[in-house]
Amino acid sequence: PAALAVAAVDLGATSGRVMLGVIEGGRIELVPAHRFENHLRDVDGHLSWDIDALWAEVQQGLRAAHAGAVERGLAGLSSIGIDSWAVDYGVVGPDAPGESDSPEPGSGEILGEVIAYRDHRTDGVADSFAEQLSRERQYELTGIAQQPFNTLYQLLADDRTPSLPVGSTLLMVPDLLGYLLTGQRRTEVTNASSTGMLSVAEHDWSEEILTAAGVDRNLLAPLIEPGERLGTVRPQLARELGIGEVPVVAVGSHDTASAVLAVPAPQDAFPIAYISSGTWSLIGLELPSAVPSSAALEAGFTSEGGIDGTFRFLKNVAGMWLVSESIRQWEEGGARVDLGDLLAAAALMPANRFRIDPTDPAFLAPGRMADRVTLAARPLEGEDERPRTPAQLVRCILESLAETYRDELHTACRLARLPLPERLHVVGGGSQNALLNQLTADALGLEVVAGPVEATALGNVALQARSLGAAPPQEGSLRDLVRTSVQLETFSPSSTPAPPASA
Ligand code: LRH
Repeated sequence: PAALAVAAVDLGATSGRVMLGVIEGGRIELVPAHRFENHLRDVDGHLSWDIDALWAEVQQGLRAAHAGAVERGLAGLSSIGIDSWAVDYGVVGPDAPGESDSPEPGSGEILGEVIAYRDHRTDGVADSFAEQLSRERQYELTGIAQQPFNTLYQLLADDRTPSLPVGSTLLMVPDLLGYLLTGQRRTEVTNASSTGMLSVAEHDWSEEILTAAGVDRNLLAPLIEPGERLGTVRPQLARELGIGEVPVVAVGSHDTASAVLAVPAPQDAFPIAYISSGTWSLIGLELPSAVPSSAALEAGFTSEGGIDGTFRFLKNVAGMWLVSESIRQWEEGGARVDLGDLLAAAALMPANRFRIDPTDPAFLAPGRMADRVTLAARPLEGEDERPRTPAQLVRCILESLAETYRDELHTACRLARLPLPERLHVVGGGSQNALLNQLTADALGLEVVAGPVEATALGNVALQARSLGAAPPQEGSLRDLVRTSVQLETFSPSSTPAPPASA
């Protein structure tokens, strides 16, 4: 079969990219078309995303991806898929009347800011909502961990909702961009799962939660499954971008869903253990069903809906955010920091001096992270010691992450009543951190398989390939497609691990 070109739009909390994915001969080749930065900014006292800037970058990226396809002798893009971080949303107003007086799809305005999940507006909201609907009942319905930033709690804290015009729709960030491209208002289910408003049993918005929260169902969009076609690029926009009326396919639009689809595990591996390592470290297992037990609720585990009816039973651990936010502080103080140099220096630091708890919600908000981590660091020996240099601080962060991975993976297996798997896959940008991979292998006494770095974009492309009929229908075979397309690195444990903290 002839080669196909698709575009994967993948937005992360600190950077975004549009990748050209070329599917040919049972392999995917990923070609970066456009990369850009993403920042939180303060608007009227709320941390917000610059959605207009992101939209401009996405359009530029799609032009570049199309050009890249044409340069390779291909006709252009066969489809587009979009993913981003979960839980955040924007609201689009009603479509304005077009030429024939009927509403013109895609003409609705984005009303107000897209406020970011690290904003303080949700402080205390989950606790007060638990008085309306108990934590246990919410968990039973959704399987979703009650993190302060869940869309449900953001909506409850959103004072703009009562004044929205009739016909407004809440759309998650990838769906919002999908709307701008196609004019279609739909919410993709893997991301809908992250809202804390999706019923696992009904695979639809939970009436019980919406009623308890006073959320108007008309504000929510109908769901769309990953792999389904959302629509095609609006004719006028297609002309502006010079890319044709390309289909937009719903992928696992929650970035972690796409990343876990691209975990390069063999077909028969079960359970698959992974860390999707980026701004967050999402550590857990892929399972055929949710684990909504009270022990799982207690342990802070979530069962997020994945692709093909799978669940990601995982824990959110602050990941490279701790490092990137610390670097931001040092750079604001005038230092110039190279991540590679910093990690090399951290590798030379004495081991096991300090620890922090990377699951502490105190690290959620941005700002002065190096100071906050320094203050939180407990010396393993000596009373008043604190990390004194960036290298020491980073060593403390990485060792703490590795130990937390050990504890949380053991907990996941205990809660799911499964044995510890033979290996742990680390995918995403953080999988390039060789020091962290080795510390993780050592802490767990397990083989760590690192890569692919661009797991999210690969998962995004792989699902588009299947939707176009260019890949077989089973999930496992998409993993085969990914595995034949990437280089992996294995880290073997170099010492006997200490037992997990919970043992
Ligand atoms: C990672 C991620 C994660 C969510 C968080 C809000 O980018 O999507 O899965 O918990 O962002």
